[in-house]
Amino acid sequence: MAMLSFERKYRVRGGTLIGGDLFDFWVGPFYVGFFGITTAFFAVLGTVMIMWGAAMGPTWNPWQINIAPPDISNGLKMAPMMAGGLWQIITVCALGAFVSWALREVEICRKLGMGLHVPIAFGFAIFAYFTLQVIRPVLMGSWGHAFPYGIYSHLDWVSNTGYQYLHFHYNPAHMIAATLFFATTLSLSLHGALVLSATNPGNGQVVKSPEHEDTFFRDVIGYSVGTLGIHRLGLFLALAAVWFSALCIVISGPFWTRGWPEWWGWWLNMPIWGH
Ligand code: 07D
Ligand code: 07D
Repeated sequence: MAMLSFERKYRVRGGTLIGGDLFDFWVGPFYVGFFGITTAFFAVLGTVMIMWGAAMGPTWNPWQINIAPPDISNGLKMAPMMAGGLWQIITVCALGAFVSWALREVEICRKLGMGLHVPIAFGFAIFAYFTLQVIRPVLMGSWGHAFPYGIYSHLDWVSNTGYQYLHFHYNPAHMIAATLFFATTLSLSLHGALVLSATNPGNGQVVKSPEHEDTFFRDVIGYSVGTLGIHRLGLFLALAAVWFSALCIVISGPFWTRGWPEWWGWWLNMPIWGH
């Protein structure tokens, strides 16, 4: 079915989670929905707040704009607007926009009768953000432990937070997360290359089938995970990477306060070494 006639067929009312028919319409190619409206509301409000913060700050250089969370001494209270209050409002707006976007994806999946894999995957990214900005600061008793909004300032936060634990590479969950991120890019590059090698073979050559793809991998490593399996593997690797990222940061502070290299003392203290 051509795209245009397909769109006409599926673009019917229904499948919404909230509001019935109220915002159940499209603007050009975009589905709106109740959560499209709430996404736009939070995204615009959050952006205006960033602009306000920038206007009150020393620079309009986009790389250097910085909106910091409240001071650690402020604890978990609401902060004055120019001393972290803006950051708090922006955080609420960001969460509102991200969750609205995910729910809009759910509505589109429901309209199409598809699985919820995409919004669930995005949910993992939102969870990582929520862990950094809400769960860990709450466990540590202050919003001041969250990262600031700024392109360079958030990098400074990552570096500073890393060095607070002496050597963040020794964090075992960070090791697993980094390994999973590398494995994700490896599997995507192999998958992309394999599909292109079979389906885009160059002038005058015939397009090859999935049998060719499977046989290539059986010849190379003795096993092919298969056409559906590679997508399961890819999704699993990517979601596990984000899951272990959230884990590696939430344990840093709330559950481990010393340097990460010291954590490995359990290995030296094992009774098998005879001391
Ligand atoms: C390619 C999809 C498109 C998305 C893009 C991002 C904004 C921010 C904000 C002016 C892969 C759009 C950016 C809307 C504008 C203002 C105030 C996704 C793609 C192009 N980071 N980070 C970047 C965010 C964190 C880290 C770049 C966001 C954590 C490191 C961009 C978040 C930690 C490096 C950016 C977030 C961390 C970056 C490119 C939220 C651990 C880099 C991102 C909401 C996760 C790289 C100058 C990219 C860089 C970079 C955005 C959180 C670490 C500005 C929105 C606190 C080490 N981050 N980041 O391509 O060049 O993502 O920085 O959680 O080296 Mg970051
Ligand atoms: C949080 C992004 C969520 C995004 C959302 C969407 C918009 C809209 C609009 C484009 C999680 C936003 C959308 C705004 C955009 C348009 C139109 C993703 C998030 C909801 N590290 N490290 C990680 C590596 C070191 C440190 C994670 C490697 C040093 C700290 C990952 C190396 C020290 C933290 C990772 C390395 C250090 C991390 C990040 C190498 C510093 C974290 C991925 C090779 C001295 C962070 C949950 C992630 C974390 C994190 C990898 C080095 C510190 C595993 C490969 C040794 C403090 N590091 N790191 O989490 O776990 O994505 O965050 O050296 O907090 Mg690290």
